[in-house]
Amino acid sequence: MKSRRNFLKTAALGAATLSLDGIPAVASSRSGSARKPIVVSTWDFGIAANRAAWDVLGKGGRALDAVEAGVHVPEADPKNQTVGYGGFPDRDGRVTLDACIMDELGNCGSVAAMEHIKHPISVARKVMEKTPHVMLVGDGALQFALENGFQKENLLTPESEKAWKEWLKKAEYKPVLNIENQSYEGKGTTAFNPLRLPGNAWNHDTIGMVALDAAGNLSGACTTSGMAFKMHGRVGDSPIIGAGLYVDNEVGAATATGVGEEVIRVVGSFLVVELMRQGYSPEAACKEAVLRIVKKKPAKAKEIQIGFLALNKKGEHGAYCLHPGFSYACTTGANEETLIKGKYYFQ
Ligand code: SD4
Repeated sequence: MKSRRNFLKTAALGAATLSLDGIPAVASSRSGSARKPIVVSTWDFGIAANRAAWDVLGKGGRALDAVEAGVHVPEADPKNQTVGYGGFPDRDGRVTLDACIMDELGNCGSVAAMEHIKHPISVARKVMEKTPHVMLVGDGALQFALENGFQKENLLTPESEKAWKEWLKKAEYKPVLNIENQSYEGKGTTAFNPLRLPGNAWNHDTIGMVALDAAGNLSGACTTSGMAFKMHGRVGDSPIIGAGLYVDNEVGAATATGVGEEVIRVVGSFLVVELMRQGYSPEAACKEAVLRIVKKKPAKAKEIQIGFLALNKKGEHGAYCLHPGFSYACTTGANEETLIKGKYYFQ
């Protein structure tokens, strides 16, 4: 939308907007100046999600409400085939969703492998607020959602069904391959990337969002349909507290995207937060977590994408990923939106 109030900048490596260490000036942690409220989220579609979060944060609202409202945007978008409604189904043709949420008090809630509910993040929040538990899965999660007034819906759109049927022709089970490559450079992502799914879509892209509100409190949310055409019952990192998302209000918050199995192996988001506790900047903490993955599985790391995104208590943020192609959206005001490329390990 041309007429929108927002000024959207794409920060590219080498561009004038960058500080010396490659972090966009707007994101620089060097100034030390407090930056709040602020919201950051994974991938390009984070821009639209952040706007919904900003509607809450900009009015002095709570980070928890902001991240829930923010991730509702991709969850409800049928064109987004990796989150919520319209997400790619598993290999049996069932759309199963994973989501978790965490607040400034260490409260958290999660649902995994849940079908038929458009906004799993809100069910996760209800698990957090209304049960003595952290995680509900499968039919139990659905039952809980229905008991709490959520509507049962068909989440499989004709487009995603078509892509699944196309996939079924070969039914190659290769959930590891997802590297985006140079999508920023305008090279035409379709031609460039041999790893796209039929129908020209990516086979992943979770939204992870973390925010710091005006009161100085952090919260985060993470929601996904997981890997396209996964085994029925497969759960990734996204709904797992500590793996796909972690928040510690004393230190910072982190979220992950990419091949969840490898993120789980290193308890990635928790690791990033703990590194920030030790004094690492958000970007350095994300980098260290990526290095840990490379060290554990060097051959596998070459074939997959993983990105971490972190925000600390001061409002400084940063990311790091395995391969080029990961971006995150940062919003610090109604007119301040930036899409930032994550630095990456494999040059
Ligand atoms: C998963 N981490 O289910 C998710 C997928 C993802 O970008 O993030 N894709 O493993």
